[in-house]
Amino acid sequence: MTIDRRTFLTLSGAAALAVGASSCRRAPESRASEPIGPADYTIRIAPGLVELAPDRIIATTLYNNQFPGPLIRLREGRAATVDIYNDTDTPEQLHWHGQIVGIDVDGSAEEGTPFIAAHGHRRITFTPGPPGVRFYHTHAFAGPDLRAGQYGGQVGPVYVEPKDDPGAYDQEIFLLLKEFEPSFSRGGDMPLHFLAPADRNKELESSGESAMQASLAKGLPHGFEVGYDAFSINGRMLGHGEPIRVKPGERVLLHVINGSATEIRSLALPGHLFEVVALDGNPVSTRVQVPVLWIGTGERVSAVVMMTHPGVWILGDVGEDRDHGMGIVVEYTGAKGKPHWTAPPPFKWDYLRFGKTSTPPPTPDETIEMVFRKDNAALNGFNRWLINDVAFSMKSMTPKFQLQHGKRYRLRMRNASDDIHPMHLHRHSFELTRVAGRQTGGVIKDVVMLGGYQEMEVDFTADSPGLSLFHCHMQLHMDYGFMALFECH
Ligand SMILES: [Cu+2]
Repeated sequence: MTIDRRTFLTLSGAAALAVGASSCRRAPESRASEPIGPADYTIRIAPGLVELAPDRIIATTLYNNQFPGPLIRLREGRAATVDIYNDTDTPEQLHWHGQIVGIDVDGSAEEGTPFIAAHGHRRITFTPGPPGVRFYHTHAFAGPDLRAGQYGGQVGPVYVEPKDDPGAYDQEIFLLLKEFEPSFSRGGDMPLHFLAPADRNKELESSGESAMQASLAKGLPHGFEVGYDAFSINGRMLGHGEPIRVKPGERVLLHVINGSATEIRSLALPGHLFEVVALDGNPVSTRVQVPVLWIGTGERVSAVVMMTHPGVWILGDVGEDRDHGMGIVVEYTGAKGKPHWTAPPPFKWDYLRFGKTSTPPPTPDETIEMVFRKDNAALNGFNRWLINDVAFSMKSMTPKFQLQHGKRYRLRMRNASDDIHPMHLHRHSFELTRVAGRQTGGVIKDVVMLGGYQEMEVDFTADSPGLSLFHCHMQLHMDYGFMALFECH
């Protein structure tokens, strides 16, 4: 038996003291246990309603009957206990996205995390980290069921407070971007041309295009995509939530989380710039001011906005989704009238801006090659996704890549499809080292958008023993094969 400090303080008597004394040398990273004393946080998974607007009320699955789920503030390195109750009829997984925790709490059945049984409960304890913006969301399979998995309302923000917080801002605001009312379509409306560098690999392009042509020539339609009818920031459609209230001269720190199941999002605020200070919660090497943020599924951007342009403005999506709710009003003290929108200047999102190119990244111990392919409409009209020609299945648990603890690996990802894929690695952070042929360093992330027919290299140290899931963060892609496991010995 092991015991943490909180439990130790809760218990009394010689027996408890004896247990504490015998096991205090070794603090486990994380584990599940039976409830003793109060938890730091309680999360209850249950059906509920989200009022996006007075005439748009969505019935879905929520955390603590609210959307987004409650902001969970944790302190780096200080053990936290969370009670998770599942008041639904289906087993659930709650994933601590972006944190480095043990497989017994990470929230991925593929890694071996136990399910939170239907109408069941789990208490988990883990040591939070790394510091910065993280989030939590369901990791349940949805497949063709658009009421399940991340298509519902199971998402909430996490902030892991660093041991030393600079705190150079007047307001700190979390913005969770999320779509509702999903439906299947045969054509995607995903923005595809906002990434820089835009260099495509000709070999990947010709192999992807010829595979697609061959599929269409056989009479297959384009595989299903998912579209949405309602868009929201912090659970409200544009114009229906409380505005962000600011004063001239304030520094406002925005933590933007893309909580979508499948969408890539953009944000702009007319007359203002975003000074990007962190990506996926990790401070960037080079702070840069940009007019537009682009945020892949599962990504986070922390940016400071200097409020120097009084008025009433729309902070919103640069595309038509803004007209369907993807925005929030920013209102300066004393300013009146309707919120204004003006389109930002043409702008490309380039991860390289936030990195450093001066020193080449250290040579890794090993390079792992990966090619991503789409098998168009191969599974009941759904695209099947392949990593090195294998679609992941829970039965075979392949593809699987073996890692040795402490070694540094380079992942060379080659995308032989025309979609952008937000690639996510559990239980690790990785460093971007090459984007579309350009060398970089110092950008630490846990999700990265890989452009259509593009190549990217990311480096990471295998420092989380056991299985770690690697997958495209789009629910529609991960459910149809776009996953793999790393096994660290
Ligand atoms: Cu994908």
